[in-house]
Amino acid sequence: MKITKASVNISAPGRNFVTLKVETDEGIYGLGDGTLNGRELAVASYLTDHVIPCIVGRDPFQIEDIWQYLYRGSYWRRGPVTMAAIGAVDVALWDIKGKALNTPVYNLLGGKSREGLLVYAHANGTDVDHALEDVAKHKELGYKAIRVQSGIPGLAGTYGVAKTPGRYEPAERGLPQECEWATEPYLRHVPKLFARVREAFGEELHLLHDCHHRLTPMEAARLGKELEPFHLFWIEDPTPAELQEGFRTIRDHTTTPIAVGEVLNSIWDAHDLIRNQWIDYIRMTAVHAGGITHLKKVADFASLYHVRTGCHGATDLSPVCMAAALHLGTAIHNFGIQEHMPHTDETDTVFPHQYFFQDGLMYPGEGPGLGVDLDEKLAAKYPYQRAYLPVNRKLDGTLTDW
Ligand code: EZ4
Ligand code: CO
Repeated sequence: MKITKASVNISAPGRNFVTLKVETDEGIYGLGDGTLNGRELAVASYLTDHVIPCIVGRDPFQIEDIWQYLYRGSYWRRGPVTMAAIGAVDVALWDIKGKALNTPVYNLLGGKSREGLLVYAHANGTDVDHALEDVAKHKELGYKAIRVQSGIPGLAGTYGVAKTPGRYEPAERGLPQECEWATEPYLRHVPKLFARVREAFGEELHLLHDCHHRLTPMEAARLGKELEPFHLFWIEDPTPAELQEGFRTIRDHTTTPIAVGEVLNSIWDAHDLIRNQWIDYIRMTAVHAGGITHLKKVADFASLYHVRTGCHGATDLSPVCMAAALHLGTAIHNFGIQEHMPHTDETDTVFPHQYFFQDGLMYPGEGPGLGVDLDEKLAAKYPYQRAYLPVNRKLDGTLTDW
């Protein structure tokens, strides 16, 4: 089999997505997600201008060799743009191989370690009462694990909280929004939020919370300690992870489990976090961490250190990436949990898919390959629109880490 053609689809059905389609001389094609929220066109150019010319003519079955060729061959290794582009190619090649061998991708990765994958939903509210209502709604939908974020008294807006009740979408069209942030009221508020959630819903429900990289290690240590009575499944991104050893401080002070990795791109970004057992869950995804090939290596390395996976699954990870996460999560032993932030109806219609949600779990489907398609005609009706994640400033105007 030979790769005959590859093309990049940039469209915005509900939000922006970059999708790579790799075609072969046997009529089989594969899809890969290359979406990098707020920097989509950089990945599209990396693929179109620099990668596609190098993969046409190659045998798509040689996934490991093509991965190494793109990673080593570029000379400039790692980074989100490079790794998203490599990830898009890699996922498309796994899709091709599954279709060619007429088997779901999880079968190529070792087969089923489980039937369904535990997923967590997002609940949010401008205050605690509204957040509780949203938790109740998601519990009703069958979720067994729920991330809870709420507005902070005294702050105009907070990460993870929709401005108008309903779904929270991280990026907004136009230029970046500027939001305000203050750590002290946040630290005072979050333990009160979780006390109310436990009081209302009992001990069974898994509860998660995203700090979104805003705290210093010692602030995160305090938060983790104060949340201990409420037995969280995890706190996410407690502190920025460029300095991996920053996590040692948090670890030394709290038994609240720690998840990190949605902005990490390679095993080297998490090497110290994992081998020192400073974290419990690694959140890298197929799109941003070099595809299924590299993510499987990260997961296997993590398995040596009691670290489980908790892949990022916000709306900016396309259905192609969700399918990749579900196939990998089905196969590996150390799957932990999968984030599930449902896509808009526009996204779901442009990307018809086999994976589905039932009773708190997700299933990848049994069709060949990844089980996701792209309706290119429909996608053409939703042209790309520039959109950014917000930036945040402390009350004195200083930019926050995220
Ligand atoms: O900020 O998906 O856990 N989820 C998150 C998301 C991320 C966006 C980044 O593109 O933190 O809201
Ligand atoms: Co997050």
